[in-house]
Amino acid sequence: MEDSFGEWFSRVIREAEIMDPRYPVKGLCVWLPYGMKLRNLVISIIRRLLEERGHHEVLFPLLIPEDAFNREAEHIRGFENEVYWVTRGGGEELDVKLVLRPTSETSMYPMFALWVRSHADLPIKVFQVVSVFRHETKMTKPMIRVREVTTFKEAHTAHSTREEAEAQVREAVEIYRKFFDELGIPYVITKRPEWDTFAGAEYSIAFDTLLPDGKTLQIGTVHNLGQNFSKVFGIEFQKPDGGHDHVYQTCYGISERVIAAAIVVHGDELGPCLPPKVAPIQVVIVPIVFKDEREPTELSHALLQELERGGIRAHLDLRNLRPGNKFYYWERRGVPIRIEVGPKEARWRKVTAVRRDTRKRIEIPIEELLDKIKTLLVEMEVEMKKRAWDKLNERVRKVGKLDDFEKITGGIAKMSLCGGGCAREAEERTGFKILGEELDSKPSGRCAVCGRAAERTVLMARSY
Ligand code: A5A
Ligand code: ZN
Repeated sequence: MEDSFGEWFSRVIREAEIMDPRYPVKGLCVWLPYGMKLRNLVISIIRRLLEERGHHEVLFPLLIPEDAFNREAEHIRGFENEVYWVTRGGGEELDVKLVLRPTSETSMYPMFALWVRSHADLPIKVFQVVSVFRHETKMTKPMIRVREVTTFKEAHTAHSTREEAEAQVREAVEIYRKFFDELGIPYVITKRPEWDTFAGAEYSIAFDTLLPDGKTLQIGTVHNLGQNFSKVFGIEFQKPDGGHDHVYQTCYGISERVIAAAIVVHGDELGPCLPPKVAPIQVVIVPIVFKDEREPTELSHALLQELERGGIRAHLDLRNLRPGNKFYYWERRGVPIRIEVGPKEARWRKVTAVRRDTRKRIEIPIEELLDKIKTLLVEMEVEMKKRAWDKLNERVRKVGKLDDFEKITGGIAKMSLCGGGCAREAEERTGFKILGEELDSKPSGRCAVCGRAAERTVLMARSY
């Protein structure tokens, strides 16, 4: 898995029937029924977290007129090489060329300008879950770098003061923390360097996780847009004192990369072990039937009913296959718990549960089934999260002096730097790139390159 992560991932998402990447357009993939269920459960978590914090769901059009797209100079510069154009309708050339949204600032903000009149119309906190299109030139990879990002959750906010926008950035970081925590995905948070700031933003904060091959993957970003967009889109409001100002904006986004991360960080040689919260099937029941005994199957039906009544996503596998084949089949789909019901179990009024993550077998008396399964799912969630965090933390290495660095081949390097030009030298000598300044870190010690007093703590890595 460490050596050939790419192959592992492609194989696993097909074998688990999550995705079929064989669609005949590069960078576009098909979500299969099982993958779609997983995707919807992941979306439902972020939707809940956003709604709890006062965000409202909206749906804007996919097409953006050229003039709106071209209004913010930095934004165009960042995206012009990645956008798809719609230039014809039927046989006719369009008068106004249209862009397939690569993200929705330029689709939403002309409307914000119509909606905002006074400070009483603020804040606006909206989000949508849509497809966006980016003609990525780097190598595409299902879910991780696609040209149709099908699970783009973007939130956009507008505020009456800079401070409020600043606080919104913090809230967004907290929301994403909770979101990744619910999935047990470990992360580091950094403020991106200038060159990696979102096109049109004042600054960007990003979440990265670490993949088994030692490279980081950006799984979410939060941007402070300041007044860059509101000035060019004319999103203006009257203040309580009668004066006028342009709104202060933020936006933040995640994509199916999060689903990829959930598959990868908990996976093993066999495939995924899906986090219980989003596993489409949390418990699969496999009756083990010899000759024509009826008890195991009958008991299985009863257990299925009980689990379902208790709110567990359970499935009873009655296919005419050997139990061993069924076990293997569900393991590759990452189902957290398998319950085996054989004639002996039926007689003794107990069943055997097997955890996907540790393969541990646990005997459960039937009367306690629902309680025990619920506890087991929570235990798994906690332990999976801890194991994933341990793996990440093991691979974050503090580098005191750049000379010590040479030995590290993957993972995340953490080092202190001065305020001068040492960042470039650090990048050149290591082949790692600066992810950014660790959020809320206090500089301490000496610059790892030149030895002067440190002014910031940076994280470096090779990235996707
Ligand atoms: N409007 C803001 C929110 C925005 O577009 N930010 S972003 O460009 O950083 O994208 C948000 C997140 O989408 C990224 O952090 C990354 O996790 C994901 N993403 C971006 N391009 C992607 C691609 N081609 N395939 C999969 N995920 C992508
Ligand atoms: Zn220095």
